[in-house]
Amino acid sequence: METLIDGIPSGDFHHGGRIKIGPDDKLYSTTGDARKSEIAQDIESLGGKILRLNLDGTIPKDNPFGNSYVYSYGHRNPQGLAWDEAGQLYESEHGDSAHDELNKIDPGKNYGWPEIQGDEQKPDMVKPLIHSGEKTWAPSGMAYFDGKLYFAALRGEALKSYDVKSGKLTNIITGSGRIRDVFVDEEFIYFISNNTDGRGNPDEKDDKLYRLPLSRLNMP
Ligand SMILES: [Ca+2]
Repeated sequence: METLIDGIPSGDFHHGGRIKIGPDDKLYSTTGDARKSEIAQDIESLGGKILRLNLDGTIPKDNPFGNSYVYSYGHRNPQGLAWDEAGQLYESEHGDSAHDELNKIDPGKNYGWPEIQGDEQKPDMVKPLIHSGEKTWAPSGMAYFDGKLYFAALRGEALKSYDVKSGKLTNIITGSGRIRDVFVDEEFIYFISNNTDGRGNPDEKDDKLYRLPLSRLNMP
């Protein structure tokens, strides 16, 4: 076993923790603010960030900040990552007292935490594509297929879709409890419940991995 990167701040909560290999063959990792919100704005800190690494753990030469793993910053507790067919990255993130976010992620950009949330604006900070307002989604894993972002919601107890072009948000699955992660291919959507994580109400057969034909989703 080999350590690719260490020194990521940690704490009781807000760890981020998603890792995915992007279409550019780089390793992306989400890191939370570890409940020290000020580190999200500090590009010297690895907390409150999306990080981008070569697969051998070295820093890619084309990362936005010189000799730094930091790809984007100002994140509170970033969760899901997904890329569209053009290689554009999207991210889901837990906000503070609701205001959960979906963001379109571009290299070197500042996503605002803890300076702005919801519809607030400040110069050189990027607002989310959409946020949950006073409701909580607690978004987790995310996948992209054919113009839509599919994301799992824990507290929201749903699988949701977000149409990138129209901005329409739809609950496509409810009634399965806390949803942790989602995967989509051309025919099927897969998602996994997480009712046994200590915050849900599991039944005897939890947790479950579900698979549904995309054609059955009956989406608008
Ligand atoms: Ca934000």
